[in-house]
Amino acid sequence: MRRVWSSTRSKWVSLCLLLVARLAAVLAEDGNTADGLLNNGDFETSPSGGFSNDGLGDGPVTVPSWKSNGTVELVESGQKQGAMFLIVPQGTHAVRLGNDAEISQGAKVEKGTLYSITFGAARTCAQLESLNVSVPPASQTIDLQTLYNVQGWDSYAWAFQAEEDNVEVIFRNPGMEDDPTCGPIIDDIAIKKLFTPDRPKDNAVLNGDFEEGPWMFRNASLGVLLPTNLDEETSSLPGWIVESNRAVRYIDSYHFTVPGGKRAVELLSGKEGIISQMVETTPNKQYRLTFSLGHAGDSCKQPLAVMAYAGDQAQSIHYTPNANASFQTANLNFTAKAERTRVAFCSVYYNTRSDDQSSLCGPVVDDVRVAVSRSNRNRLGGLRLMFGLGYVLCVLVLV
Ligand SMILES: *[C@@H]1O[C@H](CO)[C@@H](O)[C@H](O)[C@H]1NC(C)=O
Ligand SMILES: *[C@@H]1O[C@H](CO)[C@@H](O)[C@H](O)[C@H]1NC(C)=O
Ligand SMILES: *[C@@H]1O[C@H](CO)[C@@H](O)[C@H](O)[C@H]1NC(C)=O
Ligand SMILES: *[C@@H]1O[C@H](CO)[C@@H](O)[C@H](O)[C@H]1NC(C)=O
Ligand SMILES: *[C@@H]1O[C@H](CO)[C@@H](O)[C@H](O)[C@H]1NC(C)=O
Ligand SMILES: [Ca+2]
Ligand SMILES: [Ca+2]
Repeated sequence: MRRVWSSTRSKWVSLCLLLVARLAAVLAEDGNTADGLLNNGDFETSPSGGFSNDGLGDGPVTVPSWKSNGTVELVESGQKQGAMFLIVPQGTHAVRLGNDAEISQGAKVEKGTLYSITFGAARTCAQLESLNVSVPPASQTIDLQTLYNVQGWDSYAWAFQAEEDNVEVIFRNPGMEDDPTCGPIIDDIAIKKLFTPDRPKDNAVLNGDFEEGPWMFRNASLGVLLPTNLDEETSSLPGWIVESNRAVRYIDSYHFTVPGGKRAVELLSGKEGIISQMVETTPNKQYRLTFSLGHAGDSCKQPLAVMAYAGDQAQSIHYTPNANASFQTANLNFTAKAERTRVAFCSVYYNTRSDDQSSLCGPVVDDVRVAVSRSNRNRLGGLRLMFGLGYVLCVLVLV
């Protein structure tokens, strides 16, 4: 009797413990900043005093959910600066950072984990606009000089490795213009926890299908620019680096034509936009690089071509699809010279869209594979067969 009671009680106790543990886990999960827009990351939440319509010259304002320092202004679409209409990337409000001005917001993250920040930025009147994005101690100054598309704004991604559980995401305008209000406009700031996909057994390329990458808003149609990033440990596109001065564009299947899955990379601005990866190889072995080469469905003016590099081999491949296909499969054979081999892609031409004549576009690359070449395997197979035959002959002779 007593035993039964105590076993029932212990069951209840363990059930309770389980529930508490579960609740704690859920709370811990909930405590972390979720993937997607940061708090008021679109700047559409009205300040306590309301949005001021005149905008200019009011000095610093309080932006809900953000801390600010320096000349930070909420701007509204339709607002003018001199003769120029200000560009608001999304919705009706965004924030403009004057000389040395910054906004920041805390985020709860997992220490040691890789995160990517996506944000929209537009230029105003300054000559040399750039933005310092940081999560101390990591930071990068992103050049806003090049306009990649005719809308006047672009989305960018930047990644960092969390060194603490509580971090500050900071956007700062390092500019020193005569007119202190001439600074970048930013909007639509989101965060995403990145994971590094497993390397497939038969492919030396990591994230060769480009399915893992920075946050993309479901309804944002411009893709996300991946600016220069030489550190493969902190890349918004796990496995890959952008080793050129200019950016490449990460595109989705909702707004672009993508060869496989939901994501791919569109190469822009010729040799000024290069993605690469160091893959593990065995010296003196023959390999085959294969990839999908396509168009993004964005009215890019032909011809489209990529330069593909693998080890000491380089080949330019023109996009010449069959009939209705939106992509073709291309390949390049190479012999590995070392234990790590560089695989890289860039566009051969400087392409622009035929509809607006100025937005940058280019060939699309997806499903990149590096595998031991089949002829290699056949030769090995052949050798094995020869050894086998030799063995049989020997046995026969001995008998
Ligand atoms: C604001 O920026 C100035 C100049 O960079 C700095 O000296 C000051 O400490 C900052 N204030 C706050 C509250 O961060
Ligand atoms: C960017 O800002 C961070 C912190 O706010 C700072 O440590 C870093 O030096 C800045 N980088 C540049 C290039 O100004
Ligand atoms: C995307 O959709 C959300 C919700 O429908 C909306 O609030 C936001 O303004 C849209 N963003 C863009 C860039 O269209
Ligand atoms: C091309 O696409 C159209 C419509 O999707 C289809 O009717 C046609 O058979 C296709 N042609 C070829 C050669 O695949
Ligand atoms: C690579 O080698 C394979 C098989 O040996 C061959 O079919 C293919 O055409 C070669 N590719 C190129 C680009 O030469
Ligand atoms: Ca907005
Ligand atoms: Ca893909």
